[in-house]
Amino acid sequence: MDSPVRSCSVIKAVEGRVGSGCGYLHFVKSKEKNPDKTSVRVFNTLLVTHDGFLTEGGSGCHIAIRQLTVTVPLTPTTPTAELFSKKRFYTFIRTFLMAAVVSASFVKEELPPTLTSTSPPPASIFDGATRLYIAYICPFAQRTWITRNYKGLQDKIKLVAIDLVDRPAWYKEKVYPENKVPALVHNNEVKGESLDLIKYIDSHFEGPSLLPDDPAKQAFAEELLAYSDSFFKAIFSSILSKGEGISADAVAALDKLEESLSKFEDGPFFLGCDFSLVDIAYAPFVERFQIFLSDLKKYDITNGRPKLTSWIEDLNKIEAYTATKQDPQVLLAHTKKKFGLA
Ligand SMILES: N[C@@H](CCC(=O)N[C@@H](CS)C(=O)NCC(=O)O)C(=O)O
Repeated sequence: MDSPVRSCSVIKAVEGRVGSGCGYLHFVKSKEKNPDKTSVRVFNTLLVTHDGFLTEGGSGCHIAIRQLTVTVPLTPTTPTAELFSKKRFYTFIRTFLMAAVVSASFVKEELPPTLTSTSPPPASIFDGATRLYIAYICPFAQRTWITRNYKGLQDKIKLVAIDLVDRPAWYKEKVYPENKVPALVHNNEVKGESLDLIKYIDSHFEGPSLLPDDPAKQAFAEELLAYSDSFFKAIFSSILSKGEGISADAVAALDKLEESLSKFEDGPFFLGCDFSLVDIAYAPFVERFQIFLSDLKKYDITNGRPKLTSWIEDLNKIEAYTATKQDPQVLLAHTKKKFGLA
């Protein structure tokens, strides 16, 4: 016998990979007070399968793409709380979500213009608003941008884009003395360093968690996050070197990714089924290295690396990530110019 569901007020849903296997929809009770909506039951996770069937909990892939807010109006024709069985509740919500997910997938965030040396700073830098300072071209900043998108924080964390070549002086003077991106202003404090920031955004804001509960996966996540700098250096030194082909160190670094992607067999990501901060930490760099090594070194990073190949494919199904990608030719031209590469 289904347990009764009282009622549902405003829910937030994080779109899953509807139509391609599995995905989670996260429901968060709204803070909104409404006398008609008492005893709201919160469904933290519902698994949606390829045919749109919803079940509570489950251990499917957790591939949230965008967060949207859906209001479920309780009209006189809506079954009252007491009459709502779990099954009826699911059917009701499913109908809503399918419509919402479909319409949400057409809504693209309008990105702010890039600020240059002649642009004034935000009216008040420390006005309580949360701002993420990035450069669209920067891979470190891209990590924080993906995290913000994946958690559905587009309304909570405002993007401020900076031109690194023609940087506004006020950025160093008033925002972030390190004069680097990314930087996050939250609760009137400034924080930097992309790996620290993605953890901070994950743990201080709502939205799907990007680190696993499983201790073995947690330990592996820490190991891979710590390794990301060495990975970057190994490949980048090959990019800067002369001639075709890449160094043994660079090959080993790419092989380490391939091997790491084989560790948990339950999904395409570094920690298995769940997209996580580890995928986010590597994605901007793999994206660039694939372009640069192919053009400059005639080296295909996916050749002989099936796991890496399918990881890249799966990554490109996640809108939180694809929305942050820049034109490959722009990235290539920028790097060639910056490092004087032919
Ligand atoms: N370790 C920093 C690195 C950030 C970084 O180097 N960002 C570059 C842009 S991709 C930057 O702001 N560079 C400042 C400069 O070029 O002066 C992090 O992970 O956030």
